[in-house]
Amino acid sequence: MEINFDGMVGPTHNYAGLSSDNIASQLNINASSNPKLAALQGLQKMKLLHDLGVMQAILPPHPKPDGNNFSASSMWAANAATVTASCDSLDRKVHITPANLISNVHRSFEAKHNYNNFNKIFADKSKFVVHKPIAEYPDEGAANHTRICNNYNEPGINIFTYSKAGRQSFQALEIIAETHRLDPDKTIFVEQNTEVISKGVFHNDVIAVGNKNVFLYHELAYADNLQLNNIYLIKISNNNLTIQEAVQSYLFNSQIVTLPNNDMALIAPMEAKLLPRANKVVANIINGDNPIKSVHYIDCKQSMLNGGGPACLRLRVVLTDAEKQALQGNIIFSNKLYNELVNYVEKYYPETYRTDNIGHIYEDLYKMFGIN
Ligand code: SUG
Repeated sequence: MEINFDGMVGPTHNYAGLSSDNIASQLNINASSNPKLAALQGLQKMKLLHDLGVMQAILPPHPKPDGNNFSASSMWAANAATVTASCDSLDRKVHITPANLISNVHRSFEAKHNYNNFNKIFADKSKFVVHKPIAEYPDEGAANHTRICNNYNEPGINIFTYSKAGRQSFQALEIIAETHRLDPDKTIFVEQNTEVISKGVFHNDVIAVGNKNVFLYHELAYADNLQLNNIYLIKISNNNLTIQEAVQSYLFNSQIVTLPNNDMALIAPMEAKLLPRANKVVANIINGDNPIKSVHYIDCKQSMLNGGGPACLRLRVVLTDAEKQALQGNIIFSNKLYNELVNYVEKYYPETYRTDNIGHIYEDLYKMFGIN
């Protein structure tokens, strides 16, 4: 099965403009955030997936580090780690490498919390291997990883996307593929098109998404032509949706999920509904020759204003029944947990939070002290 682990939004969610390559983050510098609404929007997305019959889990927010960095960026669980399925690994274990996120100071603090949390949740060493975050090369986790397969329990193809001018290094992916003991014949490294990075495609999941035997992507996503056989390749041309429209609508940051009846559904951001040309692309996908049969538009605007759509908010973990049984902690989504968390958020989370861009002071000081 595939389980989506979503990151719960923390109480200091804000718009400090900390990601220079992320257009939404830059456009919304100093806007007022609403951490309560952000957390509720995240929980509602999880509830929707749970109600659709899709397996859902939840990760706690991280404590903010000492100092003046107030980011709640651990909500974007797609950047928490790269996780590979046990049937893809030579040792038949689930491998997890927390992302180091060293491309941005405000995100680099997440690695140690993810490492600790994953060690607790995936504690059973007979089934799980939690690697240390990679030390030296930039790594942004599953936002640049897609697994293609026929069934979740059959060996799949792991596609890793690296960028020469962006946040994800090729070297980190090579280390991950090797330490996760993936079959080299079933591992593909593709280069991101450098041109689109400067237009706001700071992660591959802003321009491509796959599930099982379906791969949806923009024709300008990669440096070279994508070679994938025997699957539904849905290539969206620049004529139908420009890169700018893709970034504005975050259409490719939709989740593609498999429903209990084996049809697939698109979990798309509301922004893709509001942009007529994106909406049209979605309609064509739903009516096309592929397993995606429905769309659910969700409101995750609080996250979107920081460049985080539906797919950014989740980390996909493919597990067998026995592996799922071995998970530790109260992290599997249920209506009971949902109600408890909603009540907690309603009671304790603030409705506004403003940093007046003090985030840059933190970065400035790090530079001044020579500790980057
Ligand atoms: O790393 N935004 C995040 C958004 C991450 C989206 N994740 C994926 N695409 N998987 C980032 O740029 C903005 C924080 C701020 O501006 O305060 C931020 O970190």
